[in-house]
Amino acid sequence: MEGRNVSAAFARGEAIEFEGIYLNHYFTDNWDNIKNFQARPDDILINTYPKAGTTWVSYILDLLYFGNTAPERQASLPIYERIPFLEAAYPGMPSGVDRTNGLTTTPRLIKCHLPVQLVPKSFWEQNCKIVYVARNAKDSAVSYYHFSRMNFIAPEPGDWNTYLQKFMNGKLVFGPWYDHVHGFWEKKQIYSNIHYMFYEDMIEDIGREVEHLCSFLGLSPPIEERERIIKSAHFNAMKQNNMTNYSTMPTMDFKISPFLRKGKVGDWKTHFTVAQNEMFDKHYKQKMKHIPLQFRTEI
Ligand code: PPS
Repeated sequence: MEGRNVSAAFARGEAIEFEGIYLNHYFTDNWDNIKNFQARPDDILINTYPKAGTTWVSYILDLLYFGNTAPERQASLPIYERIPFLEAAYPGMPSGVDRTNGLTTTPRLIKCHLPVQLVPKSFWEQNCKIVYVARNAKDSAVSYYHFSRMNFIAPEPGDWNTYLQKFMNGKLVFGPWYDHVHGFWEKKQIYSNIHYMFYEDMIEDIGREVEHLCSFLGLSPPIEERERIIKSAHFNAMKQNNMTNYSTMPTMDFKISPFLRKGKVGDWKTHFTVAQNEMFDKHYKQKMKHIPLQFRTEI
């Protein structure tokens, strides 16, 4: 998995203002088709701010729905083909919309990082189930930084200090973390088909979180199956599995940083200086003043 050559076909996009947030052109090139995407009532949307545990939850959902019935899917289909990334339009690959429209399985599991106001309206009209995962801001920023270093379609991250400033100012692709986590939390108050999860809770007790997820989805797999799923979706197992570790994704260079990097709560402590932490906390307090969400930065 290490030492792959990253194709020269991919160029780092710039973060550009689009529909009120920052995106890059890989997520706006196909905009009309994204906006007009036709969801079906049994579609399940997995939405997060980047690096919150999308892949982890996606894989759990995939195993819950297809783990027993489709062995070839588990053996030979990378996760990003099973669960298309709706807004992605990368050169030389089918767009996320085309991949989704080409899915023959039910339910269709769909990945998305768009903030709540940009989610295609058919998901709401069709009353689709939405699984949202949030992760504390500090670990999200660190994970996104390393991901931006190794993923050659992300804007050039610059140094860590510059990156952190951009995170705080909402200038990273997919906009402000603060608005993203808050937007879905607010929506949940009026749209009951959102299951709002926290990465830290998953790290703390994945069994409990899978149980809650199953209740939301109306699934009741036998306990042994749930245990099998949890084992397969363990960080080390997913890191070893070429179908879940993104090692086949040509935009990423694992020599710089692996996709499944640390998988921990609190890795921010090895990145933030004391001064950065003080500055961040002050800014965070201000931004989250009226937001009724509590995140854990250590467990
Ligand atoms: S993306 O690119 O936005 O879809 O990335 P996403 O999957 O949301 O987030 C990647 C981070 O999630 C960690 N991860 C896991 N942690 C614990 N257990 C499991 N099974 C797991 N799978 C993925 C992954 O390591 C990234 O976090 P960091 O902190 O960078 O390690």
